[in-house]
Parts: sequence; C-alpha cells; structure tokens
Amino acid sequence: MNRRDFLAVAAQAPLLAAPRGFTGALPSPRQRNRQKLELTAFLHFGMNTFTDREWGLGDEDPSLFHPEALDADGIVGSLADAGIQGVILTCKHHDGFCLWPTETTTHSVKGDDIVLAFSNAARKRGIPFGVYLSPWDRNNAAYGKPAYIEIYRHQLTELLTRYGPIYEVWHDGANGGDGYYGGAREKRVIDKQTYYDWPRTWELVRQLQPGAVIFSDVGPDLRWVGNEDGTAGDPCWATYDPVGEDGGLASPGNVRAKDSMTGTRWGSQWMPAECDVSIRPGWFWHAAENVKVKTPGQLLDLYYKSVGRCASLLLNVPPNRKGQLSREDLDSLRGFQKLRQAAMSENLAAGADLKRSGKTWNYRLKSPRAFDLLRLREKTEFGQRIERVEIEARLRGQWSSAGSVTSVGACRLLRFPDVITTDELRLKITASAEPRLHELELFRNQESRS
Ligand code: FUL
Repeated sequence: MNRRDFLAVAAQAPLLAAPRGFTGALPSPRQRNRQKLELTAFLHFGMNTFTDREWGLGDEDPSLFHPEALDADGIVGSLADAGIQGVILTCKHHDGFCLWPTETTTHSVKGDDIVLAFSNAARKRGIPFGVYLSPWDRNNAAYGKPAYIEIYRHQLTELLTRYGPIYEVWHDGANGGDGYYGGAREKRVIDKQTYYDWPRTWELVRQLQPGAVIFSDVGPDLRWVGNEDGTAGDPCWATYDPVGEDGGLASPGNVRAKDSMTGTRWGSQWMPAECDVSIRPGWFWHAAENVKVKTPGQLLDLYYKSVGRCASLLLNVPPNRKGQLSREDLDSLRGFQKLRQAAMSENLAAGADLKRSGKTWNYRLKSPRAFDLLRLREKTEFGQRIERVEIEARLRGQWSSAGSVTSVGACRLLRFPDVITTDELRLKITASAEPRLHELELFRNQESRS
C-alpha cells in the first residue's frame, strides 16, 4: 500500500462492531492501519549531535547546530531502500532546541527548516512521516508552569499543520527535573499525572491529524514496550491496562515496565507495543560509537523479538554532524535487510491444502518441505482470540511436537532450533472464541542452506 492510501485509510475507515461471541478489546481503524508498519526508523538528530551529549542542558547556543551537508533525501532514501516503512524525527528533544522555525521560542533553527526537509523527503520516497516532540523542555523558562502547556500545544499544532499528513505522534515520558529553564538553572519537578493534561493534548492531535496514532507509556494507540532494548515480552498481548510503578494510576513517565512488556491479557484497551531501540549504544550520533553499531545479526534477533511478538520495531538510526547517515550504520542496515530477506524469502506453505476440524488446523503441503521458521498472523479485527498454538509435524508417519506459542496477534514468528522436513503440519489452537487465523507461512533460511 502506498503512502497516500495508507494515510487515507487511517483517517476514514469506520469503526467495527464487536464480533459476536468475543468481548475482548478491538483495534481502531487507525491502529489496524499502523499495524502494517512493522519496521520503522527513529531519527535522533539535533543539538546533541553537535555537543556529543545524550541529554542537552537547554543552555546550548543555537549556532552550535550546523549540519554541513544535510541530505534528508539521502537519509530517507537509504532507509526506505533498506526496508524501513516510516520515519519519526526528534523535532525537539529534552534540550528544547526546535528543528523548525517556531513562533514559540527563539531557541530553534532560523532559516533552514529541518522538519520540512525530512517530511518532504519522506513524501518523495512514499513513506509516512512522524514527529517526536519532547514534553520535557530544559530550555523553556515556563517549563513546570501552566504557560508551558500552551507552548507545548502550540508547537504540536505547528508540527501537525505545516508538514502534511503525520502518521505517528511520539510523546516521551522521560523527565530528569533539572535544567537551564531560561537561566533559572534549577530542578523542576512536575506532577506526571496532572501537569500535562494529556487527554486535551491528545484531543488536539485527533482534531488536527485524525489518522495519526499517538504513542506514549500509556498510549492511547501504541504503548511503550517497557524497555529500550528492542524486545517485547513473551507473550506480548496487544491489549493493556497500564498500572503506575507503585501499583496506582499510570501516566506517561509512570508505568510498571514489566506489564508494558507483556501487556494485559483481557486488558480493556487495544494498545500494541512499539519497541524503540537504537542501532548504537546512544540515541544521538557520537563519533566514539561508530565502532559500536549493532551487527546485522543482532538487529535480526531484535526483529524476531519485537515484530515476531506482535509489536513493531522503531529502530533509531541517528544522522551524523554532516547531516547524513554514517557508513557503519548504513552497512549494518543493509546487512540486516539481506538477512531478513534470506530468512523469509519463499513461503513454503503456499498452496497448502487446509482442513479444519474444530480448533485443529491441518495443512497438507504440496510436497515435503524443509523449513526452520513459522509465521502466524491473527485477523486482529476480530481481536486477539488465540491463547496458545501447539505446532505438530508429521515425521515418518508420526505426529511430533515442533513447538508452541502463546500470544499471536498481528504477527508471530517462531524459529525452530532444527530444520523440520515434512509434508503435513497441524496447529492445535486454544482460543477464547472462534480463532481467526489470517495466514500461516513457512520459511527456510537461505543463508544457512549453502
Ligand atoms: C528516552 C529519552 O530520554 C531518550 O533520550 C530517547 O529520546 C528515547 C527514545 O526516549 O526516554
């Protein structure tokens, strides 16, 4: 589906009625649409790129931000070529420096509009564009006071009205307290529960960009996965009822992370996990980390542990001081793509004859096939009904267990420790209502065949 269709569906599709016999939470049309983007990229780029920091203090001189040869088209083009399906730019990180000329502060770029450059690049390449706007602002004098909330909403309004369709709005829960704050240089502690008045801000996002999904520790559309390692829990339910760290009310910046990893079976809200992780140890580019870029194999492993567990993978690939991606990151991304393609090149279950008897699904393959990876997808418009799937293969006339999974949802990948060769496979499904499997696919890793 191309970018235009993607955004159109997100904004227009009607709500589904609850399917009979199932009372669990269901995805909204915008969530179902977002589900198609399994692998997206985060671009952490800003003042920290030039000061070699991860969290700027907020007192940085705006002139320090000076990418020598910004190539947004090149960055987005290489990401798209490597199979990245959407990009999110850190339009403002905790240091408060805005990458677009905003009416709200002088602490921003002046002439060049970096947000415009990236949003245009994404449009040209046909992939959706999203925005990260840090709620914590260590530069702004009004931070911690009611006036800042209006400033934050004004910034969000600029981002959501000037750059065309936005597919995702990313609200970070981090807040370290101390900062420059217009020269006050003090610690400002906010009440995470009340200060930001999130429901009103989310309403603003809904009004300005009805197709956009909203990400935060508590959604409402996508939830933080509870860690920054790029791995979802197992199981990882798309349903979730967030709980605060102390067991009380949750809010952005205050969730019990272990629950975010697994979700809540029978949680009242559909809120799949998004796994944010950096290709490097840090989120921003640092020369010293050029030698610490994750390998293609490590990225593939993260893919199995995120996308393969019904979450999406938001992989940070930070531009360098030139305003380009470094060779090390590009090589690794391309290697990762090759491994993915080799692992999932040909669906060996294509054309299989399916017979269902109750909750047992029997697949007779066209001929004996050797495979080491299984992909299952549930039709999530009917909710997450499957509790468990036992996979059995017929080997020399005998059925034997090949493995099992618990939650399925949008995508479940199961790697088998050994290659299995068979022409018949069956799935024994335990489900809370009639299971709605969308597809079963089998793959053999081409890399390991030679
Ligand atoms: C965290 C931030 O503090 C990091 O700097 C980074 O932006 C990451 C994605 O979220 O909470």
